[in-house]
Amino acid sequence: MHHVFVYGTLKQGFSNFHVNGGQRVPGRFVTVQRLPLYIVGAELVPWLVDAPGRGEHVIGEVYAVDDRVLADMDVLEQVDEAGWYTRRTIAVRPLEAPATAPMTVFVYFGDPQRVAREGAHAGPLAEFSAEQDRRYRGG
Ligand code: PCA
Repeated sequence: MHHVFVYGTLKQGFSNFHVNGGQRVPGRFVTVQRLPLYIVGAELVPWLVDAPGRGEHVIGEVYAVDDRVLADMDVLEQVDEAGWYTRRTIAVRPLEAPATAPMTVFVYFGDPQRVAREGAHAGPLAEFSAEQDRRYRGG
């Protein structure tokens, strides 16, 4: 099994949750480092950039996933296709229990060049909201 931190459309009840066949670890989680979360592109896609120290401590959810679900998520996120997401690891903590030891989990980082080229519609954000998910046009 693997742990994945989701901060965007893979969250519970959000647009791509049907692809998230994982088992949720209860509660919300937050990144140990500040990271910039933007909304990019005509599709208004949530886009976390691997630039630690900039942006906010980002809030999301953690799921235990098997190899098959991780592979499905990688397909959705177009992992390693130019201009899309790369799956890396980060440290997160439970939001409601900040003294808890951090967990190392997978996360999907967006290509930073896309923000540089196209700019961002919003951000840096601490959290991708249900309202922003309703405006999302991808998937
Ligand atoms: N899906 C992944 C990355 C951004 C997105 O919309 C997630 O929810 O974490």
